[in-house]
Amino acid sequence: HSNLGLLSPDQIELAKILLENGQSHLFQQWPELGVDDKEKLAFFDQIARLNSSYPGGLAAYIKTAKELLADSKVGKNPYDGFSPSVPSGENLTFGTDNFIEMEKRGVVEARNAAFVLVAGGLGERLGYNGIKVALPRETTTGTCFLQHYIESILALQEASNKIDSDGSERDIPFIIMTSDDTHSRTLDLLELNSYFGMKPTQVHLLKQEKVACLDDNDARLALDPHNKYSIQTKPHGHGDVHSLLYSSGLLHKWLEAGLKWVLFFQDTNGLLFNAIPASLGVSATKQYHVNSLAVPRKAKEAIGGITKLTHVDGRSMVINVEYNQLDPLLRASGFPDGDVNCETGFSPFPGNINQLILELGPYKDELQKTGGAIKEFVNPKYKDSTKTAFKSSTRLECMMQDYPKTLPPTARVGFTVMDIWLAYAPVKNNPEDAAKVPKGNPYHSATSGEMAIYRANSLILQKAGVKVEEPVKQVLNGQEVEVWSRITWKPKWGMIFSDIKKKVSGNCEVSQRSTMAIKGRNVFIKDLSLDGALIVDSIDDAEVKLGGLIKNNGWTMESVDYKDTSVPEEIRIRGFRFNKVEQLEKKLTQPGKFSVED
Ligand code: UGB
Repeated sequence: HSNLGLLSPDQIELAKILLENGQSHLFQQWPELGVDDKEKLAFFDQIARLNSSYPGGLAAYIKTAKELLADSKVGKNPYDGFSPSVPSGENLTFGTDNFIEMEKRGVVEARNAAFVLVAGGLGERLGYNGIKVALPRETTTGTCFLQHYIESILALQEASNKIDSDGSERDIPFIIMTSDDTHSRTLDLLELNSYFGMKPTQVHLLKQEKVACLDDNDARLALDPHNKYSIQTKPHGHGDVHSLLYSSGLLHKWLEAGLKWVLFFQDTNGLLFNAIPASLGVSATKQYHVNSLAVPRKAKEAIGGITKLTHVDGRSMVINVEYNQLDPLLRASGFPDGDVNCETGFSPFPGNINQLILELGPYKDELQKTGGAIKEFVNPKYKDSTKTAFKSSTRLECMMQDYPKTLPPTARVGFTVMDIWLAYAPVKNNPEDAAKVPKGNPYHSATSGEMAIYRANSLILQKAGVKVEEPVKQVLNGQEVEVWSRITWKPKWGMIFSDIKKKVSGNCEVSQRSTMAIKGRNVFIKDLSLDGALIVDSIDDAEVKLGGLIKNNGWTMESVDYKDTSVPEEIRIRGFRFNKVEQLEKKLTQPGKFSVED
């Protein structure tokens, strides 16, 4: 009480909230007024932040924590009363007429979209020391994930603006959710690279705050063992993106500006933009309020499964069930073998790749009701079976894909399944763990992530009529991967299949040992036979034809051990590097027509 004189009326209100919610222990060791006053005020600064960054404030956080901890103690199944079944959704196969139609529709819609990247996680499983969006998506060009995402959005923006008949140009907003772990490094990366060509005004960073840790089943907030004026905090999960968008006021602004879609995506999927135009086309055609992008998924693979859940009371929803919960849920619901592959070789539950397309209007209406709060969960590690004490403090968590959980049954919630090779290759696992992945399951490593880019680009060109030689198998960092020709292109060269097809003609072939990097827009491949390395960079006003026989010693791949610390981390986690022996490299900086031949 002697400390009351130190506090402002707002701080006294916060103290009341804490005391009324069972948190008197926080003040137990406080000395009288005049001692540690600065630290006490810092404590209230932290409390004010924790209170304002959570929908409903700390009182709501503590109340929910008590309820979820009580449920966890008695072992309550979050899916009690629900039975799982295989949902039906849209299946798209690359290159089919339907796929091509959906892509075209998606490009039309792109200028009505805002893109939201959740990049607040450090990626403990990968163990990389930098931020994940700064990692090269592939090392042929060294383009990092963030640059690729921005260039993809800009390419879509340009293509979409061109189609729209009213002639107005629209800049697609790009939001990045960061956290204290990633914020300054993300901002530095953008600023050092002039936002990779995007207008800085198009980009908004929203920083998520961590949430308070909990010491026991009464949801008593955990003090830092080394500082009695500081509460321990931990990340709350990617679900924060909804409350941050809501409180930012951006949704309202976007609606006023005539936008219709919000697309959410994660930090390291280098194939993602291969899937965006078509899935946006599906959202528009099917008028989905929620469209989750999915891929066929191996049973028990560490990605969530899209599942239809039907409650005994008749309610049903199509929702992601996390990988650690799907198997027990199935076993408890009359599927004694749990999550197993069916005759297709995949689990019947498609894998959630956590790319969501939400229709803006219904999304904003829903957030108006919930404040952006997402159904949370708690995962305490108990000391023993009495479940009375924790091994270490815990906290509430939430996931962005749980957004549909509060929606009414009338909401149109669907999903779109696409080929894995086209749409999904995240970089999540460190080399050691990736090498232990059961055979046949994806590694999700830096090695497999990069190889997937070459594979997808090779397959796309094959389908466009180029004879790309078949891959060879190679073991890199203990993982057996298919090594295809190292083909890359800038998004502006071809975002959708019909555009790529227009750039390729005649009899073209590319050998397996080849490297081809196309960095210009108006580059046409005609009657090209490539056996070596070819790098072409050109300004938009230069029309370039690649053709004839181009043969040189090319770039070879050298194995690198991930333990070899003399090699930069972003390279050694892939298990290889390029030895640039010889290449044909052309940079065209003047307008005009050019032909690149050996
Ligand atoms: N992230 C944040 O922005 N803030 C946070 O507090 C935490 C994460 P992970 P996870 O792709 O296959 C998800 O760690 O959470 C960002 C889905 O839940 O890579 O284990 C982070 O920066 C799962 O259903 O993945 O699993 C990153 O961009 C499945 O779809 C993103 O959130 C799986 O991804 C995901 O974080 C998948």
